[in-house]
Amino acid sequence: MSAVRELSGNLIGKGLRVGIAISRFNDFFTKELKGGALDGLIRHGVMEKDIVVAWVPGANELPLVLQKMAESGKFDALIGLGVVIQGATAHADLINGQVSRSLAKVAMDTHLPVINGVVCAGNLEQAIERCGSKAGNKGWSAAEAAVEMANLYREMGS
Ligand code: INI
Repeated sequence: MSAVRELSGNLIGKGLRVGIAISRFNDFFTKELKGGALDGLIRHGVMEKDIVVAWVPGANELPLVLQKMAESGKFDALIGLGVVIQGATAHADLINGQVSRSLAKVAMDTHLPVINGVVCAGNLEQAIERCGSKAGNKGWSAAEAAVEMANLYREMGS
């Protein structure tokens, strides 16, 4: 028998409280991410009454709202959802870098799982692929990661 102690979070969502911040920018796509995330959470057993969704103007605004949610003490895991599509300038790269660093900072500062569900797409086709077509739905996978991380974090003790 192995003496190695391995930890991994289960995928049972019942009783978990999950906060979602979602960007209105590119909402043609982010609405699909929201649908995927809610479906993923509910299918894993998270109850509707335990889910809060907060809309923000753009991906840049996700970290602050998630930080506020984290500090409220009302959530076991948080998810940021957005879609950033490359344009003619470097704007998208700046947003992507800043948002992913800030989401990680919120997680580290507040000791809560914060799942990065921001799609970084090079073009519209890549966005379509990641928002519910051939590359899946990043909202759904973010939901699953949120459940797993919340349970792993619980298992490790607070
Ligand atoms: N916000 C997005 O969520 N996606 C984008 O593709 C995007 N682009 O490309 O500009 C975007 N910009 C807005 C940004 O997130 C902020 O809302 C804005 O800069 C105000 O802070």
